[in-house]
Amino acid sequence: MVSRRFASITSMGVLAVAASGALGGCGRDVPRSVADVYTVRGVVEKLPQTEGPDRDLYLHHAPIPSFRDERGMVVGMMSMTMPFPVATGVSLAGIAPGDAIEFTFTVNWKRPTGYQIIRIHKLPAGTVVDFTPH
Ligand SMILES: [Cu+2]
Repeated sequence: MVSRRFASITSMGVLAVAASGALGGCGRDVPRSVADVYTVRGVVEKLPQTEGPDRDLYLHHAPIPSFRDERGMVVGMMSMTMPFPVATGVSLAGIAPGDAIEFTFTVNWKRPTGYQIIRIHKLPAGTVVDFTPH
């Protein structure tokens, strides 16, 4: 998903909405969330830059075993460092590289660049994030 960039999701109201969409080929409707939502722990690698084209927050995130692909299949995502767009209005105040954090991000495969962080908070100092596969 790293290569996909998503337009901003402007309202959290869309998150709870489920929609029914036909996936090509099989001819039957498969219920599908408009946006998948994941809450994950990680460690901050790099803060968003104030200049240049790269304004993402880079996080080393823990494994996400429930991660679903664009067809809704649970495929999981292994632990990795990747860039996350941060939704407008989400404060990164007090968050620095090396901090252990817990964050929530949404994935909307119907948008060209549909993933972004909608909530983030720092974990207590000394918190050890579990990056082992599970
Ligand atoms: Cu990832």
